[in-house]
Amino acid sequence: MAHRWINTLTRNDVTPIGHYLNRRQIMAGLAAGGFGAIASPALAQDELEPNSLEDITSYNNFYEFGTGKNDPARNADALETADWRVTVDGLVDNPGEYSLEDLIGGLTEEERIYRFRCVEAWSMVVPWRGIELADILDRIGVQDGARFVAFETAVQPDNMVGVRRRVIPFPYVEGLRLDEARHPLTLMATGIYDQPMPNQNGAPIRLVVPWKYGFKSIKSIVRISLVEEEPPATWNIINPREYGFYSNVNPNVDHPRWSQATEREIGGGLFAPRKPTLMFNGYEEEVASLYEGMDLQEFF
Ligand SMILES: Nc1nc2c(c(=O)[nH]1)N[C@H]1C(S)=C(S)[C@@H](COP(=O)(O)O)O[C@H]1N2
Ligand SMILES: [Mo]
Repeated sequence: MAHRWINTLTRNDVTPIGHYLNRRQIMAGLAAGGFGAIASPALAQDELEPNSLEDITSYNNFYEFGTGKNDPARNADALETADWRVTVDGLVDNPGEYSLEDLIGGLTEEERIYRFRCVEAWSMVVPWRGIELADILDRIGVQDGARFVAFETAVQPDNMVGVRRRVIPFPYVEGLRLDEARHPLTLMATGIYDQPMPNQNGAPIRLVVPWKYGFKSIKSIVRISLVEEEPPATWNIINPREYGFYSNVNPNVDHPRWSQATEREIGGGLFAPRKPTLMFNGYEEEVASLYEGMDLQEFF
C-alpha cells in the first residue's frame, strides 16, 4: 500500500514563528492568549528561510545511491517504497512488522522548519513534515531497561548502486540515547514542503535530529530497536576518531581534518560569506540540558 497522508499541511497553513513551534503549540498558545504566552523572544526572532525544494533534492548524502552529491537525485528513483515495512523489536511492548499506516497512522503530523548541518560543514534549512519520534515510541511501548534506540536503513542491492559497489558497510545504522529520541525536536519525517519524502531524502520515512550532524538523521528506515547498550552507528564504526556517537553540532570541537566553526549555506551563492556555526546548531536552549555534566570534547 502506498503511503497515505494522515494530515496534509501545506506551507500556507503554517506560520513560521520560530525554530520549531508546531501547529499544536501554536493553537495552544492562541487559546492561552497569543504567541507571547508560548514563544520566547529568542524563538520569535528566529525566522528561518527554507531552502528551495530544488536545493534540498539535488544536493544529498545517501551513499546507498552513490557518494556524489547529485548521485542520489540521479539514482534513487530505483528505491522501492511500495508496501514499506518497519520491524520494531527489542525492549518494546508491541514488537512486530509494521506497515507505515500501523506505525504512524493517526499520529499528529506537523511541519518543522529546521536548520540542517552536515558534518562536512555545509548547511540548509528544510521544511520537514513528520511525526515526533516520541509519539511512535509511545505507540510501540518502550519497556523498562531500554536506554537507546537503534535504527537501520533498507538494503535493496538490486536498486541501490552504492550497495552493490560496497562504498561503505551496509545496512546504514544509527542510534540515539532514549532521552534524545524522546526530545520533542526529534522527528520521524515523512515529507518536505507539500511533497511525500523524495526518494533521495530518505523515502518514505527518515529520522531528523536537528541539533546533530546530518549523518545521525538516518534515511529510509526499516528497523527500530529499543536496546540496553549503545548501538552501532555507521560513521562511528568507519572512523571513530573522526565521528563520535553523539555528534552534536559544536563549533568548538573541530573535525580532525577541518574546522567546524563555520558553515557554507547551500543556495547562498558562490561569494556568500560563511556563516558561524551555532552550538547545538541553534537549538542549545532546547537540548543543552540533555548533556548537563557531560564533557562534550570527550563525548563528541
Ligand atoms: N541511509 C543513509 N542515511 C543517511 C546517509 C546515508 O548515506 N545513508 N547520509 C547522512 C548524511 S551524511 C546526511 S548530511 C544526511 C543528508 O540528508 P539529505 O540528503 O536529506 O540532506 O543524511 C544522512 N542519512
Ligand atoms: Mo552529512
